[in-house]
Amino acid sequence: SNISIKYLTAIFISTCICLQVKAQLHIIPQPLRLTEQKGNFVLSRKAVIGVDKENEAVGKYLQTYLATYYKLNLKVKVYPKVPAAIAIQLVTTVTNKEGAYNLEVKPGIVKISGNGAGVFYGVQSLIQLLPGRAVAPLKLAACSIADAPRFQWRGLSLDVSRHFFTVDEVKKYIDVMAHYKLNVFHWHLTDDEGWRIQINKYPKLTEVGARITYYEKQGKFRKLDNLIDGGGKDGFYTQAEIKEVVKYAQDRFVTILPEIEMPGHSEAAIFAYPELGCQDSTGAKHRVRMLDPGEYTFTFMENVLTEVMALFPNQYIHIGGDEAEMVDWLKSPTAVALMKKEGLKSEKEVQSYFIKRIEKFLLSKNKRLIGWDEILQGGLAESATVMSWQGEAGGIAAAKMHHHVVMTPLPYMYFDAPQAAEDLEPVGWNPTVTWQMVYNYEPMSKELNTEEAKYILGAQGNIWAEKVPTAAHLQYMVYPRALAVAELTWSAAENKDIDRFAYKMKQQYGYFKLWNWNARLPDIVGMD
Ligand code: TNX
Repeated sequence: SNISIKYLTAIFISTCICLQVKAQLHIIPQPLRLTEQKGNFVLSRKAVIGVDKENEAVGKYLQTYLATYYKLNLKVKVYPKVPAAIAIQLVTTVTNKEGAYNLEVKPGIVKISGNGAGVFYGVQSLIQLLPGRAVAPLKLAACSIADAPRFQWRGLSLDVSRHFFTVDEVKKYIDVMAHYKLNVFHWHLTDDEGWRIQINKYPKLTEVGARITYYEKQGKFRKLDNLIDGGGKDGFYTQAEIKEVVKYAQDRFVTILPEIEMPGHSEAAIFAYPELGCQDSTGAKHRVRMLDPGEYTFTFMENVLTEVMALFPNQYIHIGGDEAEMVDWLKSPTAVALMKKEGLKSEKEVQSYFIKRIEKFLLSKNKRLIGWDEILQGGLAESATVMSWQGEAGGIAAAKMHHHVVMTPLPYMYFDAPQAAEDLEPVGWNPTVTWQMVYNYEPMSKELNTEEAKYILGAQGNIWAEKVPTAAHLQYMVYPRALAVAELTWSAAENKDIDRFAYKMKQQYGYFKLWNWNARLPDIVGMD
C-alpha cells in the first residue's frame, strides 16, 4: 500500500542518513574542529580527575555528574600542576576567546584545557562522548577537539509570571541549558499575571501580586482567561532563593538576565500598589496594565531595581518595554503634565522619556539596559541594547545605529508555538515553528555590513507560559528546539549541517532519559 511504500522509503532514507553520518560524534553544538581518532578511553572507577586550583569547582561538577548518572565515584585532586599520568585532566590555558577549549581523548588519558568557561564547556563535550545509558565499561571514542563559540549571547528565556515554576524546576532548566553551552538565562519575573520576585521595600508585590488565584476567586482580580488550567498561577521567589539560583547558574557559567516589565505588562504590580496605575482625568483607572509616568512610579522602579541589582551580578537588566498601551497616557493628567513640562510631542516620546530615565539610573549604578524592540519608538536610550522580537527589523535598525542587539525574532525563536501540525500538538500561541525552522535561522542579517554586524551579540529562544502550565510541558515545548539555538549560536556558520544535526539530536534522547527530561520526540525519519 501507499503507506508501506512511504514507510519503506522513510527507512531507506534514514539508513542512508545514518550511514553517511554514523561515524560522527554527536556533540551539540557542533565543535569548531573535531577529529576522530582510533581507539577509546575506558573510564574506570580508578580514574582520578586532576585539576589545577582554578578548575576545582568544574572538577567537582564532573565528579557529581558521573556519580549521579553513572554511579561512578571518582576522586578529584587539586594540583599546582597536574601530573602527566592523571587520567582526566582539567587545566587552565590562556586563550584569547572566552569559552574556547581543547579536548583530547586518547586511550588512557583525557585532557581538557581552556580559559574560565572553556574548561566547563570541554567537560560538556566530554559528557556527550559518554553513552546515553549507564553501561559498563564506559567508553569514550578517541578524538581531538579545538572549539570556541561563535556568539557570546546564547540565550533561553523563561516566563514565570503566566505560570509559576519552582526553584527546582528553574535549576533543572538552567542545568540542561548548560549541557548545550547556552549561557544566558533570561528570567521573565514580572508581568500582568503575577509578580514573582520578593522586594523587601514593597512586600505587597508578592503578598498580593503573586497570589493571583486567591484574589481571582474573590473577584478582586480579573479572570485570567488567557491562561490554560493545570498549573500554578501563584508563587514567588524569596531573595534567598534568587541568590541560590544565581549561584547555581554561576557554577554552570550561565548568566541570569532578570526582567522587570515596564511601562506596560504591569497589572500585578498595579494590583498590589494601585498608586502605580495610569488614571484618566476622572481619577478612574482606564487601563490596569499601564504604569503612570509620575514620580511615585519612578521612585518605585528605582527602589525595585536597586534590590534587583543587588541580587543579580549580571551587567544587564531587562526592563521589558514591549506592548505598552501608550495611548492611555494621552488621557492621564500625570502624563499630559509631563509632556508639557518636557516638551514631549507624542505618547511614544513619553515612553522614550520613561526608558531613558530608567537607563540613566541603571548607568549610574554601572548596569546596562536591555529592552524589547519597542524601546526604539520615540528615540532609543543612549546605550540601550535591543532584543529584536517583532521580526528582525528592530534589531537591524539598532545595529545600524551602533547599538547592541540580541536576535529573538518571531516566528523562529518563539517556542510557545506548536512544533508540528497544530491539530496534533498541545495548544500554543502562534503558528507552527519546527526545529528545522529554528535550525536554519541565521542571526547575522545580510542587511548589515561588517561593522554593523559586530553589534549582533547573538540569539535567544523565548518561551511564554500562558499555555504552559507544568514543568513537563515546558520541557516538551522548549526541547528539542533549544538544541537548534545552541548550535546556531555556538557553531561556526560553515559547520552547520541539518542532516548531521538531525542525527545528533536523536542521540540526545539517551541523555534526556538519564536526566528525566521530557523533550518532544522530533519527527525524524527513522526515529525510534
Ligand atoms: C508577546 S514577545 C509578548 C508576550 C506574550 C507573547 C505570546 C513579547 C516581548 N511580548 O508578553 O507572552 O507575545 O507569544
